[in-house]
Parts: sequence; structure tokens; C-alpha cells
Amino acid sequence: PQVQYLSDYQPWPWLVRAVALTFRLAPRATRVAARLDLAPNPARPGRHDLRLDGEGLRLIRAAIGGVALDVTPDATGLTIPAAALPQGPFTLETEVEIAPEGNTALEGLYMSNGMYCTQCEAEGFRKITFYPDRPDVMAPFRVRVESGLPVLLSNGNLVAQGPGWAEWDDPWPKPAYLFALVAGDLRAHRGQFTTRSGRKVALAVWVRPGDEGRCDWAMESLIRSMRWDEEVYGREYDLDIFNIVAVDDFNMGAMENKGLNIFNSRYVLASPETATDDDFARIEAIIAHEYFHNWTGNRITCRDWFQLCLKEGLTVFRDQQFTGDMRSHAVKRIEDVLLLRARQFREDAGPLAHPVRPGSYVEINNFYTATVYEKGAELIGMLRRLVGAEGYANALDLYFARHDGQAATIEDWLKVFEDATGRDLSQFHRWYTQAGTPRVTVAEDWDGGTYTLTLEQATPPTPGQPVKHPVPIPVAVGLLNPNGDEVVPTTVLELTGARQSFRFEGLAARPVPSILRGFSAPVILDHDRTDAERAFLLAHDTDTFNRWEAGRALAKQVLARMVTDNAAPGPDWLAAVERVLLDETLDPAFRALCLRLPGEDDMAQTLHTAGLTPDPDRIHAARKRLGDRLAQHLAPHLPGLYEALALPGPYTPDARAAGARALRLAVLALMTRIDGGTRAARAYAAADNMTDQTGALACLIEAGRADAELAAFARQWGHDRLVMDKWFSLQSALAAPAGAAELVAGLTAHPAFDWKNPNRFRAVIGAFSGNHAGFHRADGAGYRLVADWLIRLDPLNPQTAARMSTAFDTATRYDADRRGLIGAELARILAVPGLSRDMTEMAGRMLA
Ligand code: BAL
Ligand code: ZN
Repeated sequence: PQVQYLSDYQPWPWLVRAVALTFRLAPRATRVAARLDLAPNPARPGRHDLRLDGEGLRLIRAAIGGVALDVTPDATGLTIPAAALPQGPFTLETEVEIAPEGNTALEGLYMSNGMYCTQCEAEGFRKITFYPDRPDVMAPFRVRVESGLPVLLSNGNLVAQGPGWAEWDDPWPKPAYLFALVAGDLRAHRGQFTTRSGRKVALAVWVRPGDEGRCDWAMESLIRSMRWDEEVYGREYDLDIFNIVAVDDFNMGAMENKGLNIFNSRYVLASPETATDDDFARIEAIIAHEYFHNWTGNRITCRDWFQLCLKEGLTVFRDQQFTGDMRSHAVKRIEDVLLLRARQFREDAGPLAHPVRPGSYVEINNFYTATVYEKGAELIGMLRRLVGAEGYANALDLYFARHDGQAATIEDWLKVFEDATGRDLSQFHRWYTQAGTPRVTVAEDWDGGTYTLTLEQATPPTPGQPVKHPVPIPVAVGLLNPNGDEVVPTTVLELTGARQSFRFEGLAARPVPSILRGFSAPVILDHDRTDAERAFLLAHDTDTFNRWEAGRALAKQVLARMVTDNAAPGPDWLAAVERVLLDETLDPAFRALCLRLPGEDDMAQTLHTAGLTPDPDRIHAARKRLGDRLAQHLAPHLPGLYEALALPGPYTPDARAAGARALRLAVLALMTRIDGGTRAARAYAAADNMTDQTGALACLIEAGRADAELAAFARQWGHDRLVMDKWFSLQSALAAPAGAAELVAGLTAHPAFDWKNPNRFRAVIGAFSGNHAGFHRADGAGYRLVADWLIRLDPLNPQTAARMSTAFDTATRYDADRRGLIGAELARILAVPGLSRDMTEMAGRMLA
């Protein structure tokens, strides 16, 4: 397959002054007429052939200046030779026919439950019409939709409509990937927002009939996002209409199309009975994320797809700030770091490691990764820490002023920070181009008056990057005295070299350092510490993140010894967790996070990083013993806590109530380890909201006595696709490892396993690949099952299949037998005739 390189970038030879599209919708034969007003691009002088992208389009006609052209498309587009082109500006017209009903890849124009919808990022627009489908070509779009369906939507403002047609005009120049069209029998949940300069914006969440009652939370989240972006970033909305549409068949979470965001329905629809607290929180965050893209992504977009992190890293960072403001910064930070380590550190440690800004790709869809998104956001957080909140605000103001209406690069982004703050960021640029997670090793020295911290950094080799250079690492440090009082408040040490020492004078006693507070950089900290030191920090650190981190590191230390030596958990961890659990001054959400045991995949990664070969069965067994031992230790407190944490009154999705429920369910899970599920069965029967219902069900599945409840759940919710996804995924994720592959094979034979629906496929196959010991079963049955399903899905939906192939990216961690089995499955996938470009690239990288 053809490799695309960043270094090959050239501007497109024409500017697109205006686009007019007419859609005559029909499931098997939609006609798309396009009129492009083109003018030579002064940035690319000379005579050029006109090359337009286009895939799977039946060309009906093409004309320039009204004169028909005799041209034939090839497999990837249409070329009009330079000789056939006028000098100067001209108008190109094309008409094509496409078949949305047969579009199972869910890219371009497709159908979901009888409605038409689009997904154009990254390169779906070329499946709709011939066009320069690249983000640096920005143009105003006017769109006419003709269809017998009652609701016809596109980007921008509605300018005219009549029976069977509607016309939309988007005055803001945009790249084609932000184009959207929706047509269907939809219901609106309406709202309104007045911007701070007085623009009245009509808001609507469009859903299928019957779902209207589940839109309140999405609408409230949208309004909160719009207000927050004005207050915190000074960014106002810029059209009269903002529409959100919920779609059941969707490859991603959601899409920020200008004025017409399209969402996976699971990130829109919520009611207390059908959505969990986590669902409510995710909906709020994703609505915000897509809305924030209006400025960071849409008004200022990416010059090319190598710059994807320019919009994604920044927008993730913004949605993280928003969630912190709406809920709890400490809890949000912990959750973000859990996710970063689980997905991005894992990616960085394996064959799929790539820089935040990659230098090459085969299929850009394969680069919507944790590295581009989550590590990309960490880089913004580090920049903010380095230049301070005020410097950051000034830089962002300059970014919006300087690049509004442009397609920008990472170099533009860093230049803005340099100009606004006077800082030299040339070394920081390495964070964008160098893959891999730096390891920072800590050494301490105390000479009776001066305390010295010596930090060393090293980044391991990654594919294609054998040699690494030091990056600037902001290490936030505080010092505590032996009584637990803070004697040096948070100070940011800048580690720029391979090894540096930092001295602290005038201390009366050897301090206990709290290092990498707030997780100030996306690095792995190597610091030998005793259980007692970690327990001390869990009890006393003033930095909430590091308090949690100390408990987490302690739990991993204890668990690692249980895996490798069959050791019993020592008293430090048990006592420290007990203190946190009983400390009512602490946020219940934080206490729930401190009770959560390290996951099995996380332990496997941790052991591998320490130079050991993880054994999935031993990790699973040790983790079970650790949980059982904790439950026994805490047993006297559990029933009282469980009762005390019960919330009066009806369900509310706010963070406080969610935190109390999370802690109560963590207590219930511990009680289940003692009573085998008696209490959980009662909790299941009494549950009046989905958080409690699935929480109790999870306890029962883990206890191996959920048959009656699973059957009852399916009877109660069989009609509801989103809730049934939970039924599938809980079983897949929590099945006992020995029989998990067989159980999951049984789920795939269930009549409700609609494997062409990405949510359902992820609920069963994706959740199973997260069942660490089940997926990594020694006989390879787990690997075989997942590979079989990826092979089956690939020809229909390569994007989703390729993303899920990352299940296989950890082979190098494991023993030779498992490595061999994974390698054989990847080879089997690669050998499939006609394998997609997406999957060919992924399997090839993992086998390399
Ligand atoms: N741009 C793709 C979906 C998202 O990141 O918002
Ligand atoms: Zn995004």
C-alpha cells in the first residue's frame, strides 16, 4: 500500500471559492450534483492537472464552464489534464450516483435505521463527490437536499425550504471533512442559547421517535459547554443554529461537523433508568468536546492529517478542563491518567508506537489513537504548566487571532506560544516528533541540611526511532517533613537534559518527596520506595493526585509480589486503604478510586516494564486474592458504610451523587467477595437506576451467580439497544477466564448480536479483548475468536475492524508461546485475500 509522508506536503494548486451541492436522496441511487468555483492558488504557481479525489462514484457528467468533459475516473479519483483547463478562475460541475444503502463501512453517505447520515472525517467526502478531499482546502458550502423524508439537515443556517427540499448555507469556509448531511424521520428536543454578544442560537438534539425523553442531559451539557467556552476561552458560537443528531450505527464516538454534530447515540441518549453515571459523565464530556471543536478544529483546522493532534490534543485538553470545572479536577485527573496509562502508555510500549505528530501513514483512520488524542492533550497541559496560566491564555488568544480561518500546523501552534511568551520551544517540539514514553529515574541525597533530587531521563527505542533525545519534562515536586507537613510547596523542576540535580536548602530533617504532582508530565517514574513511604504519602500528601498515586503504586507493588512470589499482602497497604475508606472528609469519588484495584492489563504492563514476563493466569489469581484479602480486612466496616452511603430521594446524575454511588458499589463489590452475592442480589432487585442495576449485576457475574438476573435483565431491556450493549459487554468483560472464549462465542450466536452495528460488535468482541486472562488464555482460543471476527468484519467495516485489531498489540510482553499464537493470528489476518488497507497496515505493523 501507498505510504503518505509529511515531508511531501504541497498546497493544492487551486483555491475553492465556493461549493454548491444538490443531493437527490434515494437508498440505492442518490444523485449528487456538485459545482465548484475554482481559482489558481498563488501558493502553487504553474500549470497543473486537476486531480480530484473520488471513490466508488459513478460519474454521470462533468463540465467546465458549461462545456461537457470527456473524462473517466480511476479507482481513487478523477484527473482533468492541464490542457483542458482554462487559465484563471473557472467553474467545474460534476454529477455522480452513489448507493448509501449498501455503504456498510459507515464512511461517506450511509443509512442507519432508515435515516441518511454522513461521516466524512478523515477521507469520507471522496465517497460522496469528486473533490480535493484534504483539510487545507477550505470553502463555503451551499447544500440543497431533496428527499421525501421529513427532516433534512446540513451545515450552517437553513436558508430556504419547501415540501421535499431544504437549502442550507454555511458561510464559514471549511474543509470537506466537516461536511454533514442528515435526512430522516426525526424528532427534535429543542433549546436556545444567547451568546454573550446577543446572538440567539436555536439548539436541537435530533433523535428517532421514542427517544425524545432521553435528550435533556445532552441539551444541558451543550448549553454548559457553550457558556464555558465563552467564559474560559472567550469563544462564541458563530451560526444561528446548532444541531446534534443521534445515530445508532457510528464508527466513532461523535463528529464535530460545522453546526451539525453527528453523534453515536450512546453519547447522546440518557435517562436514569437506562444510562449509568459513567454514561452521563461521558455524554457531558463528548458533547463539550465536539462543541469546542467549533473553534479548535473548525475555525482553525489542520493543514494536513499529520497535524491531527493540533485539533484533537487541544480539544481533549479543553474538554478535560471543562469536566474538571464541572465536577472535580482531582478525580478527573486521576481518571485521565488511568486512561492514558491503559491506552497510550500501552501503545507507546508496543509495535504501534508513533509520535503525537506522525511522519507517515498508510491509512489515516489508523491514527485516531490514544497517542494523538490523549498524549496530544498531555503536551498542551505541559505547555500550560511551563508558561503558566496567563501565558497560556495569551498564547491561545494569539492563536485564535492569528490563525482564524486557516489550516495550521504544529509549528504554527508552537510559534504562537513562543511569540506570546518569549520562550524558546525548539526542544519542546521533540515531544511531537519522538514516540515512546520517557522514563524518569529518581535518586535522592540528604547531607543533613541539603536535600538533592537527581532526575535522569531516557526514552526507549520505538519502531523506526532507535535513538532518542532528551525532552523538556516539567516535574512538579513538593516536600513533606516526617510529620506529614508540607515544607516545600509545589515547585516545577524543568528536566531538560539527560541527567540533572536539584537542590533544596535549609531543611531541618530529611524530607519525603512527592514527585510528579498532578502527573505533570506523561512519563514513567522509576523511584524505589518502601511500602511504608508510599503509605505515608497516601495518608499525608497535599496533592490529591499524588495521594491516589501513592496508593496505586503501593497496591501494584503488593500485587507484583503476590504474582511473582505468592507473597501475602503486607499490612501497610491494608491499613492505608482502610484509613482512606473511613475518612469522611475525603470526596467519596476519590475514596472509590483508591479502593479500585489495579487492572490485570495494567499489571501485565507494569511487570513487563520492570523486565518480567507477565503470566495472565497468575495475575488474575493474585488480583482475586488481593481483593478477597482487602474485603476480609475491611469486613467490619462494610455493612455500615453500605447503609450510610445510600442516597435519599430520586436519582440525580451530578458528580456528588455519582461519587457516593461509586463508593457504595465498590463497598458492595467487597461485600460480595465475602457473602458470595447475597447482598448484591438484593441490591439488584432494589435498583431504580442503571448505575445501581449494572453495578449489582457486575458483582453477581463476578461471583458466578448471575443467571437469573441476566435473564431478567434481558427480559426487561431486550427492546433497548443501548442497554442491551451493557448486557453483552458485562458478560464478555467479566466472564471467568477458563470458559470466557466459549461464553463469548455463545454471545455471538445470540439473536441480538447484530455484529454489523459497531456498538454491539465492540460490546462483545471489544469487551472480550479487555478480559485479560480470558483473551490471553494459553491455548489461544481467545486470540482465535477475536481474529475470526476481525476477518469477518473487515470487508464490511474496515475502520472499526482495524481499530479493534489493537487487541493484539501487546504480544511482546508475553511468553514465547503466546507471542507465537498472536503472531500466527496476525499472519492469518494478513493472508486474507482482499484485506482492507486499514487492516493490512495494522496487522503489518504489529507483525513487523
Ligand atoms: N474528529 C473526530 C471525532 C472527534 O475527535 O471529535
Ligand atoms: Zn475531537
